[in-house]
Amino acid sequence: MGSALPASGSAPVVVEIRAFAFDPTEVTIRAGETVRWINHDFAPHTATDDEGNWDTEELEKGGQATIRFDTPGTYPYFCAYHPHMKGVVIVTA
Ligand SMILES: [Cu+2]
Repeated sequence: MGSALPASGSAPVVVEIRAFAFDPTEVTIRAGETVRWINHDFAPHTATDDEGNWDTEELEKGGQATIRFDTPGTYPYFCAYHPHMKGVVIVTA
């Protein structure tokens, strides 16, 4: 499950959103680390957990959001506006 609180520790792993895709599509972090999504498209995007447990909410061009993952697991996500946009966050112990 994710948390919207920024981490106090290591720097976030960055996922860039460009041309209606997440880059990289898959990231692996350790529990307690963070992922930051940055939107470079003119279109708004989100990173929304498949299970609905976390959501960046709408990111305008240049917008970013950082989510901390405290629980190990595999977290597939998509863009709420463009459901063909998919990615996954893998959280290891
Ligand atoms: Cu989108």
